[in-house]
Amino acid sequence: MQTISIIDSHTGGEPTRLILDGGPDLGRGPLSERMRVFRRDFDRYRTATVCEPRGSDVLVGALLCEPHAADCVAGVIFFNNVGYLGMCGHGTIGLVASLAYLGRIGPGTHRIDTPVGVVEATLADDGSVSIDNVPSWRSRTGVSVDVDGFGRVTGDVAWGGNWFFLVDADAHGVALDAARVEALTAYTVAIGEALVRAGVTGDGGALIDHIELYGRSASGADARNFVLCPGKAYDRSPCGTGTSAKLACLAADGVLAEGAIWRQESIIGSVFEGSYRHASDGDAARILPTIRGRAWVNSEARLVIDPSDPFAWSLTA
Ligand code: PYC
Repeated sequence: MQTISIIDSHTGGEPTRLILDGGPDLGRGPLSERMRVFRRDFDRYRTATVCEPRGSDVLVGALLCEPHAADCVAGVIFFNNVGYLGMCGHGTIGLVASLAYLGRIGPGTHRIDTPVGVVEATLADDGSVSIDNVPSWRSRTGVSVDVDGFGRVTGDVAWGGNWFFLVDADAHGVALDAARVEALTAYTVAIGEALVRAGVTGDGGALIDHIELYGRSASGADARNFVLCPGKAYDRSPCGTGTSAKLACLAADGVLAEGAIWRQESIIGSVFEGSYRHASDGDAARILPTIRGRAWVNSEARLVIDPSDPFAWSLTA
């Protein structure tokens, strides 16, 4: 019987299921190339790990890999119920907490290889993890689209390791209330569809697959958000890449100084701290975000792939 060893954690309420052993052999190439091989030849490992009947739409999966970059402690490929993620902030915090739980790393700074570049993670003595994310930037501002059933919606397009469309919920009269997640999901799904219809993309025609609503926080954070992920689950955490995209917008608007702390609250009330430095490559639009949060390991298990089980690899694989 084939088995896959996993360890589960959550970061601010958002789960990460890390494959430790029994995953596919994707070769030794760059992580971006290995992600292509994963998608093309081994997608059933994604569905078996995060989709029903073993998983659920909210799970984010992570495959622990040998790094390609020699100075990295680990490589990782993130995925979810519908596909693959270039980077994942909450997932990287979960990865670091899981490796620490297993005794594979200790407090200090560790470099991690991802399909969109190397990120640096610092595990502090108190268990919190700070991620120096990939360079982030705002690509377009004040983009308006007609959203079916909701009228005209205006937002910014930004990269934070994934592509985001960021919408000021207060300006659009949308309450960011945890009791309204179904309505917020319907609204953000409709915005995503409108972006596709209108041909609004990230740089180079990339699909904008994350929609972020932001607004006032009632509990003293600098802002609250609701982030819709590809696959239609919302992020229970404040979303590391979404917070990076938000920092890029704040920096572009000149309303957050380099090094100042931005406290970003999720729709369920969990908080990440973010800050940024300007990139040293001379490109003033690009920032280097740091995201700090905490994850907790909450289970260790072995997935069993029984060849007689018609749904061993998921309901659809
Ligand atoms: O934390 O970057 C993140 C993330 C992306 C999708 C879910 N979480």
